[in-house]
Amino acid sequence: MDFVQLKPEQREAFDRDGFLVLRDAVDPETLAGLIEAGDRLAESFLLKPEVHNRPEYNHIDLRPGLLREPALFSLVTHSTTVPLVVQLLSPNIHLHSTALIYKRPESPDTPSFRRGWHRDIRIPRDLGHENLPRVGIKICYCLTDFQQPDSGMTLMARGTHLRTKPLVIKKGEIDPEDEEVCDLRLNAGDALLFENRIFHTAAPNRSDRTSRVLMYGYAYRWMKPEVYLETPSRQHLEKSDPVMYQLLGGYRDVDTPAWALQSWAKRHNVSPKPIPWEVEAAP
Ligand SMILES: O=C(O)CCC(=O)C(=O)O
Repeated sequence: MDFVQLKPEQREAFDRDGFLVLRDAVDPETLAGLIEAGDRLAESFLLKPEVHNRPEYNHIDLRPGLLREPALFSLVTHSTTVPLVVQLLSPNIHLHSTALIYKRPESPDTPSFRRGWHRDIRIPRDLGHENLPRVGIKICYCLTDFQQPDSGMTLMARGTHLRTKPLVIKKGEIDPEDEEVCDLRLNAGDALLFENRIFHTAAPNRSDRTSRVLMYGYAYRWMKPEVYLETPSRQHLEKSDPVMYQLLGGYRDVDTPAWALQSWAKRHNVSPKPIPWEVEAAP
């Protein structure tokens, strides 16, 4: 995986907003390959007739099996995005989730499907909303433009990764009033990084085209990956370079150091500061 330096202003924006937009993260040729592979996986969804007034039939959120497509497999170590995730989390990460999310146009008269503000990985259910740690980052790759409002992009509530309480939503409303809801304008090829603590929600696609994204989640290696990623196939591991091997969960136990990304980070001078167990007190 090539190296891309996280700029100080990118770190600042991510720490402040809980998300970060990377323009042109995927070049046109790679993008065409991702769309082709995504459309192949979503073929039966794309071919079936539209079901009016049933938005649940007009969305697909496909999670297992994505990495069988070579273009989607290569994206696991994508050079313009994953190096930034390593620098924002640490080298001790692996792939935690994959999703292909397509939304066909919806009628403005139907209720919003899957609208539900949430934080990822359900951590607040155990730890509450206070002192939540950042443990994972999702990369959302745009395969289509999102240049109009309500065109299917996931909504972000800016800065809510630092919120210590649940969102407050007025009775009869669907969005919080006291937070800035961002319906970002993005182009095909752009990537949106967002962290596990930020409140976000699916949103309807009221444009006239099918919206398409891929979302790859990365998390610390002590976070159990989604069940469909748990056992990388031998075939996948055999064709992996050391970084891919680590990201696919090649080191089975968490006590094995994250050799591949640790040495990658060292080589590029972005190793995190060591955290000692003990420090010596003055006599
Ligand atoms: O379908 C969407 O746009 C939202 C996806 C989402 O909330 C998630 O991946 O956590």
